[in-house]
Amino acid sequence: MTTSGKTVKGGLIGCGFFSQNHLHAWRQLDGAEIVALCDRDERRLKETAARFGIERTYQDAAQMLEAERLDFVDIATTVNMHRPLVELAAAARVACICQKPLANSIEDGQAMVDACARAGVRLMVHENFRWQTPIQRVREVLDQKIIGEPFWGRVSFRSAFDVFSGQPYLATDKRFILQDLGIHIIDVARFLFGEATVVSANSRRVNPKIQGEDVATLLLTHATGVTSVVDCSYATALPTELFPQTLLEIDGSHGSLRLQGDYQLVVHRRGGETKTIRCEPPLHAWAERPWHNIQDSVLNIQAHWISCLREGKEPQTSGADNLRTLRLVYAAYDSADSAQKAIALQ
Ligand code: NAD
Ligand code: 89Y
Repeated sequence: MTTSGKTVKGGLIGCGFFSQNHLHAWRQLDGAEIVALCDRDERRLKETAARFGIERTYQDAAQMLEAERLDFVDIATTVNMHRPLVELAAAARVACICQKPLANSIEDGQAMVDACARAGVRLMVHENFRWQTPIQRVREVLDQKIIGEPFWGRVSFRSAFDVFSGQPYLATDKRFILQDLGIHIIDVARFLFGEATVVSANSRRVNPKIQGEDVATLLLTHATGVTSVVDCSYATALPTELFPQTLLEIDGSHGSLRLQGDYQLVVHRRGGETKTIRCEPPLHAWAERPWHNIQDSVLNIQAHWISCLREGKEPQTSGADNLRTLRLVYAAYDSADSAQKAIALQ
């Protein structure tokens, strides 16, 4: 379905911590409008509706889908509700954006992708890290072949930022960093280096106050011939806290690049010049440091969704695409549980 030039109308489900960024971004973007809100929690629903001036509110998603004529729903609940809500939207033949992680298992994720395909509606996973300004800039440098063909890369996220106060479920879920944060970092590795065919991983918990793993290191082989290291930690106290920056090291046949702290991208060409490019993300009026990098990427992915709906295009991080990222996350858990056994992906 294409929506050509008209403003697309959306309903947002789940008015919690992160959805506030979605709503600010929707308000900033031309071409889309959130016309209805849904949350089971009446207080959150009312507060969010008042904050964004959205009058039509529902505590039940099925009622919202029945009462409203929507072009899409934006699902911003935590993972347990993703499958039932995507299936509900598909049954109503409404396109969906679903927050990450798409699902609690590959079976659930596949069922969601199949339900949307059967209904003929688009499904995009809100996988926003690849849409961060510095990551997009690095993609451009690679496309310009300034460093030649990449053969090795490192995608690294190391921090001790307190994410638990805003998202308390991260401390109590049995699995933590790989499915919450590593999923983004793995997607960035796919975005920069292509599909991964083999993964091995280890992980551990350092923080005794949480249930899941807070450190993970992965070794990936990509079909393009690149070898990459993906490493994430929420147990790493550094002299300068860089949350939520992803750092990159990429070596290519003609040079190298390094995305360093504070959004400094250093690009070196063998025997030639070394350039430092500043790629600080914009600080939107509603955004706040240090989250502005993530907040800007929310705006970028939502703009991508509008253009996909308008032009009838498949979003980059469609449900089907994101199943590949999810498979890598689960393969990394399996590898970490079996002494770093290398696991081949089909
Ligand atoms: P949250 O618990 O603060 O908010 C979820 C909201 O959904 C709650 O208000 C809850 O009442 C509501 N809800 C749950 N089930 C519902 C249902 N069936 N119908 C209506 N409302 C329902 O969670 P959060 O921290 O905002 O996280 C939401 C999602 O966003 C998670 O999947 C998380 O991983 C993701 N997230 C993504 C990013 C990113 O950068 N992409 C960052 C943070 C969080
Ligand atoms: O939930 C996570 C995400 O998606 O980005 C950062 C985060 O908020 C905490 O790890």
